[in-house]
Amino acid sequence: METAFISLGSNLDHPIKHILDAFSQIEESDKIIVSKISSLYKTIPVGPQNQNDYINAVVVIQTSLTPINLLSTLQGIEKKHKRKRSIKWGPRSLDLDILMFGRLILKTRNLTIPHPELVNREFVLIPLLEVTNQDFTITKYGKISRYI
Ligand code: PH2
Ligand code: MG
Ligand code: MG
Repeated sequence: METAFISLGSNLDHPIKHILDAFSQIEESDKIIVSKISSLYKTIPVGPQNQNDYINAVVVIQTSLTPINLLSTLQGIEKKHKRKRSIKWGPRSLDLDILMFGRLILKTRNLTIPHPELVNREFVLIPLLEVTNQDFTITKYGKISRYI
């Protein structure tokens, strides 16, 4: 079993419903156990501004899937939400991204781990801080801390 971190985002139709349904659908895989779920965060869009605010969250899972199989499981869930691949950083019904997978560093055509935008995105870092410990290390990048 490996610990992995998944980010969820939605800004179409009923974003909260997309995110809550996705939590259950991730848990439905018999090779995934969801061990922690962050709060839901309402966030302003990064990228094109003429789109709705997003709901974002992060979940921590334990999985016996390989990273590639985890990716296809998540893409299968996105499909159930009628996710269309359209404009870069544009509106979406459900986006599920693998942020980290154990200590793995991977770069292939379809999958880069840790997620290449992870450290640039507050809508990911803030929920990630909520589900991790103080001074959590993001593989390849370093520690993140709360400023209190
Ligand atoms: N996802 C994007 C582009 N911009 N902005 C916010 N606030 N949240 C997102 O999840 C998001 C975004 C494409 O993945
Ligand atoms: Mg994304
Ligand atoms: Mg994505």
